[in-house]
Amino acid sequence: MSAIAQPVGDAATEVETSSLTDGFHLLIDALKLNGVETIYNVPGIPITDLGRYAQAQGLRVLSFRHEQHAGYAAAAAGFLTKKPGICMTVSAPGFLNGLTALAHATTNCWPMILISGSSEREIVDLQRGDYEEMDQLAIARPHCKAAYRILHAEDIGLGVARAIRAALSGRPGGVYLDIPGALLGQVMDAVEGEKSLIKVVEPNPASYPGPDAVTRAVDVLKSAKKPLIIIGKGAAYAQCDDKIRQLVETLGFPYLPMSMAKGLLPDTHPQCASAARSLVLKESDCVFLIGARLNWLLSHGQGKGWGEKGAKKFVQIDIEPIEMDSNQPIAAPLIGDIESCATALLDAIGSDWQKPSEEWTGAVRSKVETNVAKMAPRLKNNNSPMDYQGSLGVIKEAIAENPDVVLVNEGANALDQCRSIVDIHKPRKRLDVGTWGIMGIGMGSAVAAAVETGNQVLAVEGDSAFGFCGMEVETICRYKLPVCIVVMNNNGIYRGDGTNWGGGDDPSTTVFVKDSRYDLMMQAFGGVGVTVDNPDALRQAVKEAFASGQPTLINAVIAEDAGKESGNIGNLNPSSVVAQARYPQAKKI
Ligand code: ADP
Ligand code: TPW
Ligand code: MG
Repeated sequence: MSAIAQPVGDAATEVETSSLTDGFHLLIDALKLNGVETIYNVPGIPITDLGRYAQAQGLRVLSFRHEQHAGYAAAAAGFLTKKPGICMTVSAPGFLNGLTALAHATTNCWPMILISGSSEREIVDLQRGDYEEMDQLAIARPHCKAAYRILHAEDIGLGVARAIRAALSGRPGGVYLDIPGALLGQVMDAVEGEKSLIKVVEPNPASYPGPDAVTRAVDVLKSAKKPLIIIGKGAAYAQCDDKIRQLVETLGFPYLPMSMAKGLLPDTHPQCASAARSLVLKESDCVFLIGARLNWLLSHGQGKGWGEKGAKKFVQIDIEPIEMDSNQPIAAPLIGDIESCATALLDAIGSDWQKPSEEWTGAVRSKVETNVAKMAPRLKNNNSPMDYQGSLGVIKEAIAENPDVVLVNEGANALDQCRSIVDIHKPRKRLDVGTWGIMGIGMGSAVAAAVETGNQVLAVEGDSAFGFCGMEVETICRYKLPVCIVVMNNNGIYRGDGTNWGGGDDPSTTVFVKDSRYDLMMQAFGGVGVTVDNPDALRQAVKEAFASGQPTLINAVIAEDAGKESGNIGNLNPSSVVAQARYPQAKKI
């Protein structure tokens, strides 16, 4: 700085600051007081210094290349830790980039707080065209569980406390906290400031089902001849793994884990019915939902796959009362947290519980064994280029040998095939696209998994899915995280062999540059990058990545025609007789 620009006498030296605090430090202190240890952020005005000061005050502050991935990391952290994941962004564009992740956290019922800097209220509200002007609070509100703005330094403690309680209590979700830049620079007496902070007492209190509800549920479960349990990611989030296992094993029902509930009980458990999914969904006469919603992922509990209409009774544990009857009538709702509900049920059923008949459980078991045996040889193929079975067979072995590895997974075929082929053996070891089926959660989730658990991470990524978040490989290298990414490279979205139906020179809308070298992206930032085109080579590369713990990207060459349109959910694509008649090619997909 030039001598002329330097003020005569630094203001800070003239004011005695030791008895003062400011908005920056009150915010950091409020977060620390409530157990926050990590912030996922992208710096810029007005929060650059906030990140620096937070780092100086002992918080771990991880900077991303794009807010969406910082947000996905915070969302995943919320799921993994049962504490709100914190994402911090700049105003307007940064805020909007982070908002997708906040909406994603809310949709998935995960606690997250998006803290965004914002511009001057007086100018924004008169729409005078401030730097990055936007009414962020109003825009955030419909996309999250609660949204708050703090205007005065003495209210920071209160604002943070409200945000934490809103994120965690009842059904967890995303909270928006609006921080006008001017707030951070406000100064107040340090003692008064400290007194203004609030440590939230029991942000997530137990909530117990009533005794009548428990008796009703036991009666319905007892009367079932062919019962089924469906365990959802709410149960994984609840972190009462032993209690859930005890409940499932005491009841003796076959169970289906939803995607992110895999591993709550090991997928190899004798009651696991994943490989007999169609049979149990169709034939069961009673379905007991534990932290799972009857949303699109379960066809709303209706349709051919669910057997005869009205033939099933539903029992449901959920913390959110209005979830009940949202798709099917719930004969026995249990409103409460899963641990309290499971405890109450176990107490009520006592020690003389009659498990379901061998006729039912044996039929399910034998279907599972037949299907698993049918699949086994396909998972051992050594085809080059690889198909999904051969490549994911290798991943299945790698996870079985290293059950503490956190598997992150996104894509279409790369997702659906991995979910069904790769067994998970421990709770909360699988992070994926969640309720919305979002492409691009991979790298943010991988960073959060590595940071929050300290474990090795394996991210199985469709090449398209990876493209949504690939720049974050630099973040992974910068923080030297033990993340191994396998890009399932089939040259495109669903398949790599699409053609332009108009016959022009442009490639099809669903294909990418052929034989792309995603491994070089990792090399660019000092990580390990390799290309493999057969399962033996993939096995070796994964082994080396786990042994070294180095950021690694394995570009796995998958046959262009190995995948299906939209993976397992092609039926959700709209179609019309007109379009089918006009494009005969459509039938071949
Ligand atoms: P999945 O996609 O795995 O089927 P969902 O996200 O649809 O799971 O459902 C999770 C459900 O779990 C939500 O309805 C949510 O309200 C509920 N939930 C979350 N945490 C708890 C908890 N601690 N106790 C009870 N229910 C919970
Ligand atoms: C934010 C739509 C669903 S699946 C997918 C897209 C673009 C990519 C599938 O190709 P990928 O996997 O990843 O190469 P594979 O193995 O089948 O080839 N934008 C967002 N989310 C979604 N879900 C989409 C678009 C989509
Ligand atoms: Mg692909």
